Amino acid sequence: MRGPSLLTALAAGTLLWPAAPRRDPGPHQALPIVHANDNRTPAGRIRGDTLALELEVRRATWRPEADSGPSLEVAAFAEAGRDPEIPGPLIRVPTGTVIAATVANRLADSTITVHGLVTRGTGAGDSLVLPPGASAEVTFAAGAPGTYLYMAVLGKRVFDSDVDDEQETASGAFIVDPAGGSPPDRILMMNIWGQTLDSVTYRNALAINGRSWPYTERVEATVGDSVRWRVINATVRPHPMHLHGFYFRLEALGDGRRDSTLPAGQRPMAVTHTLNPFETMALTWVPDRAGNWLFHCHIGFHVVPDTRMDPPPSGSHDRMAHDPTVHMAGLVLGIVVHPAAGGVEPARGTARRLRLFVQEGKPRARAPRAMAYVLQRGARGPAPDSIEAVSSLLVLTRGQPTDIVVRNRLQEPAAIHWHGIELESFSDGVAGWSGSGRHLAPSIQPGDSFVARLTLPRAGTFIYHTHMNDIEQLTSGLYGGIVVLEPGQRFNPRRDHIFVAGWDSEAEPIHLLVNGDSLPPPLELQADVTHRLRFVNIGPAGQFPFSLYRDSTMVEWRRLARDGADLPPALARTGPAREWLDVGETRDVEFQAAAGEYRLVVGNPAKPLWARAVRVR
Ligand SMILES: [Cu+2]
Repeated sequence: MRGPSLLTALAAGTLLWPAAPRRDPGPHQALPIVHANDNRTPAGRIRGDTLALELEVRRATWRPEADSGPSLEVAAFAEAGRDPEIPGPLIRVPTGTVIAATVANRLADSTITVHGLVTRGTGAGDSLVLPPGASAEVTFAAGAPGTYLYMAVLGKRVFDSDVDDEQETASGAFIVDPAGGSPPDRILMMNIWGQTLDSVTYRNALAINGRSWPYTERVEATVGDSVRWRVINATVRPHPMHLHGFYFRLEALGDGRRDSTLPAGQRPMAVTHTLNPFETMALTWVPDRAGNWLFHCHIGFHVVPDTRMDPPPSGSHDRMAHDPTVHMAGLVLGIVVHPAAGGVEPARGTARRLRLFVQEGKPRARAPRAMAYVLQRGARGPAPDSIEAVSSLLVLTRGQPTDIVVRNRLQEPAAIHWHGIELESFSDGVAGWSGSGRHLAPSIQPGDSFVARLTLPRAGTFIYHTHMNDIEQLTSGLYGGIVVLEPGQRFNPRRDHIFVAGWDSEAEPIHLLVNGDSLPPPLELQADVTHRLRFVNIGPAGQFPFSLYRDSTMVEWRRLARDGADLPPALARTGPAREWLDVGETRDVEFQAAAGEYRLVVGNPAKPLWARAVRVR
């Protein structure tokens, strides 16, 4: 189900990194303006069991940011007689419906190929090639229930080709509801437009339901609601989509053409799930704590201010601004959870107190800057400029309230996100956003401190990382692992091993560090006991396989947990020792170690991004 090629994984590194701002040339006067489509209102007219639909692809002016903001000239779908929309008009029908559609190519200069107007569940593909000015009629049964998409590509490109210039703006959601209907849900579609303007300038727009942060919708919910989302990636890039503060349960996964509801008992909980190009997912989650939260792509390059259409100049303070509308951009959705009437906050009890220092030391290795989170271990904090090879591992206890006093010793603002941890909104680490109403978490200014209040309802493997000046602080070392143990357990480094993968530079090719090291000495493991291996991927981008070989043969291990949540028993199986991890994911596995020589590998074993000899004796 995951199995993207390593090429796809590496392509995640060559990401949308605009080199220089460029003035907007201004819209063509005569073009219609794109409406951002919130995917709430189905298109067309139903008569009996038939949906009549008239679609056009037209040139239009799209403003993915403010209504008065920068604009692009794009191809977009419209219903005949209406304004063009991004995402395109929502096709949503009950199973059994027949769709009678006309599609017209109103572009003056481009042939289009339309994909996705076809019966679902049969495996059939389709493509409708329309020269400029041409139109066609298609009539088909909607088919199997699920979450799908349709799209028009310029020229005759195939459905899933990779391209330098991205014009994935002409696509829309196609939802087939089961007989009897679906519970209330929302549909979120990602679209990207991008173009290489010259050798150094790449201009792009990344949108969820037609808008880039902070102009994306604020999704509202109330404590105790059941939230259901269908998420659709209509772009040619993978996006690891991450929910702050809560787990979601994956209900269905699709590739854009086919959709599979996961069997009961095999629906994992996750805080991050990657949608590869044109994939879809259906998920549910229950907001049980009020406040402001985020759902965003965890690829740094898709959420930093540099991804704005007119990016800030280098050296700009935007990346460290307190204002969340300034320090984030792109594929970010804000969520506002309102308290339930009569709801009371549970009492928290006496908290354990830890002190964590945000430190910067002398540059090391390739990284332009060297930073680390360093835990105070004795009566005094670390020397102001001392850093360690890797940020401190935090070992915490389930159910034990824990206050982490974060002191910022950088010369710039800091913010820490406790990734995967179910906590109060104010402590979640998004400066100017976490919290509620006017009580919003500050960025931690140089010399200041902030207390993150954790309650730790779950044992497992988690991450803490910067949520400020993301690319630079992350590649400088501001990320670490969190292990939450059951009460009474002690962390046993002879049986319990964490591997935290990050990058030490954004420069290509990717240079991977695991636990701060690119060329680690062999790992010695005791034979004939069970070892727990905890994997974390928290670089700025990239999905990689973590695997264990004996000679050239992949061994077996047992899967235990994903993103800190124990897997359902049906998924906690022994199988080939390989786990794909995207950015913002963790995996726990159990390895029954027989004596021998092994190799732990990240990436392709023939040309690994990182490898470590493992000696079991
Ligand atoms: Cu992304």
